[in-house]
Amino acid sequence: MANPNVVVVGATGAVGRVFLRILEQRHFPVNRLRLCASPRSIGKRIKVNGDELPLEATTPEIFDDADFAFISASTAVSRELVPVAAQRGAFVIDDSSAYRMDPKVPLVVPEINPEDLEWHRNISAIPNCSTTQMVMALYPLHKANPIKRIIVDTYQAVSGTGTLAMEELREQSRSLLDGGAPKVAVYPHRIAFNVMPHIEPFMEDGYTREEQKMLYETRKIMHAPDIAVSATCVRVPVYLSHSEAVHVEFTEPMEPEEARDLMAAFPGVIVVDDPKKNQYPLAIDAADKDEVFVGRIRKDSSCANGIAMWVVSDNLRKGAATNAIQIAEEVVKRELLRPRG
Ligand code: 25A
Repeated sequence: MANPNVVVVGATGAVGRVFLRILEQRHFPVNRLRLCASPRSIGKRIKVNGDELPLEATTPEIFDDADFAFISASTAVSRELVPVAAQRGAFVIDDSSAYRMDPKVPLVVPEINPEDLEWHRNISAIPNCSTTQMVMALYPLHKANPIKRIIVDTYQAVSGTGTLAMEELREQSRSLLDGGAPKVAVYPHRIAFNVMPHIEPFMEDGYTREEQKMLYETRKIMHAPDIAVSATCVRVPVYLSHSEAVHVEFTEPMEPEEARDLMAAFPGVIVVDDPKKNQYPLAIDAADKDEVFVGRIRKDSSCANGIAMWVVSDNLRKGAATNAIQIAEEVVKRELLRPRG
């Protein structure tokens, strides 16, 4: 097939900008690339592959000659635009939570469930960033020894909330170091020099929506409807990379050495696990990388069949943009693009 036409909605956002960089880095072949954002950005330009491309208005017609539409603007924008783009013939890769649990929409991590793309109806969702890195680490273990229960505590970077949150951490830090009174706008509390056990709204069962996503998305991606997941999602004053303390209970006993070998052999996972030399995954080391890093792999002393570990990944890359481009690559490889018109 000829190189695809690609439309990126949210091209000025935290994920959109990384997406454009990864398109260049992976040499994803594009015929025509068009960039969209909100009205406040129309007319500005972004450099991609040496060309200065204009930011355009997001009209329904812009999807008419698109083969792929990548949308990372907000859940509200996705709710409105995803059906429009898909109906006009683009294969939509959506970064929001709007369609992830829709039974007609595959939710894909290409290393785990690429075959789910076969039943697409012009839309694939990508998982929440905190889910993606966890299932990348756990799927090779689950295949060998089915997982019964996961307890996960996350330490999530502010970039997961977008560009305004990154700016707010910068401004609050500057203001506090200068002895001023920081402004609080994006989060319910100050995030600079603080830790906040609250990501997304609280639900009736006391968990937040982010925590519920880790349960339902894990089950859908791994095709494991009985896995139990209890998550506590925490925002920390870090710019890039989410970290997670993960405790897993298996059906049968699992030795740390076996877990290490299984994860090290899985594509996209790197084991960094030599605590005596102070070697374990760090947010600053995972930033700007595509892999998921796992360390501190040990027996869970509170659970007969349990393993505990520490999982870190760049939330804007494997957690969002890289996963999206991998889906596009898989769609092309499997020849799943529907003929236009
Ligand atoms: O609703 P959700 O799902 O909870 O998502 C909330 C926000 O989180 C980010 C994203 O913000 C989203 O809006 N986000 C979503 N998924 C993410 C993920 N997986 C994620 N962050 C990390 N990981 P964002 O700031 O990163 O990107 C927003 C992009 O969407 C464009 N946009 C907004 N409305 C649009 C639209 N595009 C098309 N149609 C619309 N109706 C937005 O374009 C941006 O590309 P922009 O023109 O607004 O961006 C220009 C720059 O303006 C700044 N900015 C953003 N919001 C405001 C703002 N400035 C002033 N006031 C604002 N309210 C930003 O600096 C942006 O770079």
